[in-house]
Amino acid sequence: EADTDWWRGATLYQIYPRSFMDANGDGIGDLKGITEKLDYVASLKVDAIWLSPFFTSPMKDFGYDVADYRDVDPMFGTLDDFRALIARAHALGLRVIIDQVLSHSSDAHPWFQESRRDRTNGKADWYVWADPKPDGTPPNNWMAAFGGPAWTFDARRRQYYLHNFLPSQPDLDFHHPAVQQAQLDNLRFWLELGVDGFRFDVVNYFFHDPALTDNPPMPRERVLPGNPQSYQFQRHNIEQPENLAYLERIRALLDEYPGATSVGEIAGNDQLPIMAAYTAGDSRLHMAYTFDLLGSTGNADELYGVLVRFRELGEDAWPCWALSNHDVERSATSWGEDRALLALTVLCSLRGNLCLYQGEELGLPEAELAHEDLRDPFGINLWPEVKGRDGCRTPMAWEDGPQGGFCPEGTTPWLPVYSRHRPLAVARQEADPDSLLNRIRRLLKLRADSDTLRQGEQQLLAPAALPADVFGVVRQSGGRHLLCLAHLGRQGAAAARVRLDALVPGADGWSSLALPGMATPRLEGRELGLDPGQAA
Ligand code: TEU
Ligand code: CA
Repeated sequence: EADTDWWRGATLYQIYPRSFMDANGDGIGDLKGITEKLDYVASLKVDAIWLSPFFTSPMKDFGYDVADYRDVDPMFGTLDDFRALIARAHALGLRVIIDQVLSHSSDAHPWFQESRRDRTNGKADWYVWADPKPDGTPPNNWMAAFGGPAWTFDARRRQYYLHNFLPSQPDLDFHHPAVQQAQLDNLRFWLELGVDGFRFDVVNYFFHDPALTDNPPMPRERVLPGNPQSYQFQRHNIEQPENLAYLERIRALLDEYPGATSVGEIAGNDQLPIMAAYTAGDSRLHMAYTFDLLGSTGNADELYGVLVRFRELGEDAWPCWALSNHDVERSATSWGEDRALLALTVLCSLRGNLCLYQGEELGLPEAELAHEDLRDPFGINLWPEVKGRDGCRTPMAWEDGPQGGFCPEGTTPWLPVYSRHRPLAVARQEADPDSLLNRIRRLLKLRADSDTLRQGEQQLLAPAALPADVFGVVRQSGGRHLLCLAHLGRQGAAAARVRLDALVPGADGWSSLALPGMATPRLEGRELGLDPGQAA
């Protein structure tokens, strides 16, 4: 019988297939490479892998532009390779979650090829087409996430089509019932193949306002330099109320496959408030992937601010927290390279799901790339204002050899192996029982073995109750309280003394758990001493 609640509080490990392991020596990671390395992934004590897209694609956005929703791109292998991957993962006790990019397809998808042919073909309404304004300009002011207008003129139809991302990523029109059904059928295809769930790309982008109302401008103080999505409120191009009913259809399908789960990437510029609705009442998504800690610098007030806003959403909101992914600067860099373990320790203390990005367990810093090495159109388009996403997408470092063991010597990987990653390679760290990798393994095991950490209630501690720079939560289940504290002050900050009784009123006994790789905290009676960088 399937354990349908396995996902709650579980740890996911995100794999970016292009950059994980190259088994056939063409410089690009592939499915066979992933399968070869699954023993390593299972050794991290994570519950599931999330695979970024590996479907047929012209790779304009490295697979987030799908040309065939039901096949593997030859670059990554075959459907049989994928079947072998699932079989191996399941044998190791790992679940497999795959990315689904339903909101837009590639312009090379046969649906779009047909749709753009004329205004009367069978798929004419499958994408969002609109006439130019009388002066020939786009139908409204909506902007694309990667810069420029969200509309591109098609000379044949003499109309504009909508794309929230690249012009080669046209948005499907989910107001059209046939589109809704076609995407549900695609999901069923993968469920039948044995996947354990989906990560839905931009799950709040499926519907747009059919009246094409202009987006309101963003107040200047809220504009993030280099983030075109922040120049205006994403109000009418995304996030329409119809989306909730569609999520319910997705959920009904998932529920036909016991244990199947879902995590929705909720993007845009005011995502937090909608998370409760997206994960409410076991009727829509299971988890809401949470942007709010991505790029976090690990400052106590900042963390508290995010969590307090999340708490206001109430019990229905079920987060999936991440510090890193394939779109943002790696957490070892944003938190500071000496704080990679501290960052994951704080992550492991939180209620919700956790998502690690490949290499985060090694403490890999963001790679610095020369302009000519960039491959991400976002980074290339907006350079130098934007750093782009290549710095977190460079190949995994497996060994200390020339290509980091990612691909054979003499092969040129699609992005360079970063020189500063090689000393942190898996093989190096395996050899040292006290390496960051081995300490993080113990940390993840602690989380995996603790019902209180995985599923317990959470009480967020107010800054007023704590010394400066200290962040903390109390987790509880079955009458047991687990107080999780971290001193997030930088080197040179004063040591903190935390008075425990005030934090858990009525507690009648304290014992401090040694955390993997951290100095055992000083517990003196009912006071705990914490140094900067220390967690307890
Ligand atoms: O990202 C959605 C998203 O929020 C991006 O617009 C993000 O702001 C951008 O990557 C800049 O950081 C998802 C995928 O994770 C991303 O890789 C895709 O490019 C995008 O959707 C389009 O499918
Ligand atoms: Ca390859």
